[in-house]
Amino acid sequence: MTIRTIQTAAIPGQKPGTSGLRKKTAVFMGHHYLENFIQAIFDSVGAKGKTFVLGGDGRYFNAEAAQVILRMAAANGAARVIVGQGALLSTPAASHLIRRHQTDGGIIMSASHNPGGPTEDFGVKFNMPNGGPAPEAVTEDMYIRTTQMTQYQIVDAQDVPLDKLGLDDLAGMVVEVVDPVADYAVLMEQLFDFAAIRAMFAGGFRMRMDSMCAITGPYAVEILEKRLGAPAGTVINGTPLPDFGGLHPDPNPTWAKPLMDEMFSQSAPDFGAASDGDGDRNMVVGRGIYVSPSDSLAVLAANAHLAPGYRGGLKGVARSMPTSAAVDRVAKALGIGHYETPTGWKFFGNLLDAGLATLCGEESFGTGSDHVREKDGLWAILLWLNILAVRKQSVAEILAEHFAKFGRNYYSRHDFDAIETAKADAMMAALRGRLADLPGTRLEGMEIVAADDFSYADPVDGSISTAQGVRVMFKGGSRFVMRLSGTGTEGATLRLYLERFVAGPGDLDHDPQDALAPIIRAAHVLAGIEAFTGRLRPDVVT
Ligand code: VG1
Ligand code: CO
Repeated sequence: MTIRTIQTAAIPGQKPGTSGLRKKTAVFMGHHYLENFIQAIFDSVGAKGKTFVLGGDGRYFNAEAAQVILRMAAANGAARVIVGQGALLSTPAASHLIRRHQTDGGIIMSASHNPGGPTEDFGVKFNMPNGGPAPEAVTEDMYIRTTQMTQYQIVDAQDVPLDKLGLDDLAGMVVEVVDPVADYAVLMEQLFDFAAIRAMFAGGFRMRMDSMCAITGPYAVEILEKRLGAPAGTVINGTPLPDFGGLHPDPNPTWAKPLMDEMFSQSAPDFGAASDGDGDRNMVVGRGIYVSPSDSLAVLAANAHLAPGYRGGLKGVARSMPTSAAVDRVAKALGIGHYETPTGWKFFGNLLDAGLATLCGEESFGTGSDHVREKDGLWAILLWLNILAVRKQSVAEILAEHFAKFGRNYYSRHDFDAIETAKADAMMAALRGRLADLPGTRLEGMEIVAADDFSYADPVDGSISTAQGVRVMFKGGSRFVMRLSGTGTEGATLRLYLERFVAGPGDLDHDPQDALAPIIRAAHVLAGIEAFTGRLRPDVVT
């Protein structure tokens, strides 16, 4: 087999966003595009003699991309690549394999919650030896290399059979095909009280798991149905499909509407859950009650000690800035530290590595802990099941008690999709330009007490991340936050995050959109959303 050096035509720089490089599939399939970025990864982190993990969420182009990456890893001198069978791995399972085998990192092929298929999205993320997403300094280095790249290395070879477990040789590099589920399932058994959850299912407890035709299907069937004894058929949309069956694998009330409808119907089971394209997100629903991700994080933090893996308590908690402050109050009650980071899981890595935080979460349906270095959809669902099995209460009862004890943060996120980028940028720039004048002014009967553009100093390595989102804070703990998404592939997506705190239990049936109405109006007035973008109403409300 020969190593070939291919000269590439200049490809414009490939800039990773919130979570890896994400583009239209056709762009990734274009001449040298995937190869260029993979070479930038290997040039940046070094490949010679190293071991990597490789897998993806099974979307269109996953299998072909895996073969290209393997041939390039071999050409760049890697010693070994551990691949999930069929080139499949959920993001948290990949993170676990990187850590368990102490590899030099891993490549995950996924555009996460973005739809898949020839006309939809594809993506590539690099994870570090700690199992977590590459930090900004590393992705910036990769980006700079893509702007300068003139050639890449690849071996001439047949496809490696990835459907059979075992070892193979590719131009002197070992390819080890492993079961994508086995190690992950064992990790879950170590963290949670499977006997208690099994007894709960045996006692008639019923749940619905919607894997949205994405990667968690095989994991959920093995763990929920086989190991925990949930009835066959508990998992729906359990076969990963290249186009996710045409679904948008983003587990929220809009895109997982069939699950929401079932959970609010007469025949609702006790518990419902869904996860996203690459298995790192989760949505949790009780019978007749939706659990917002920010509330879910707070409830998990308050109850984690009920699961064997967290019996000793939490070292601290961390949330992304736009996530509601509900978990902060739990941390104060527990007497542990709480941290506020920019959006994106890469910012939690240092806190987890340094033992400052055990649990982390984002308002975007992501929760996780120090068991891996990614958010983990099934992990969150299993922690909820463990809590339900121990407390023997319904989701509604648990939430009601939680709000009574800690107060309630009404919360919502409004997304305005595919705005013309120049218009979105102009709106944000205008808002940023006015921040200094806002404190002390009144709007919708509320007083603005502070306004800034969030910046973060990492407490471990001191790195500074600026311009992470505009925050406008009102007296009494209400606020709104505005930032542009870093994961979209069409124009700009404006995210407007809304939050209002009420002491005491509040009313479980109170629609958050009503509770937040004055803050929604204030945000529209202040930012001039309609004037700048022509949009009055959001495309997705979560
Ligand atoms: C979104 C979410 C963010 C999450 C990121 C990756 O980013 O808001 O919280 O970490 O997606 O999630 P953005 O920049 O579009 O707001 V996933 O499931 O892609 O790994
Ligand atoms: Co995801």
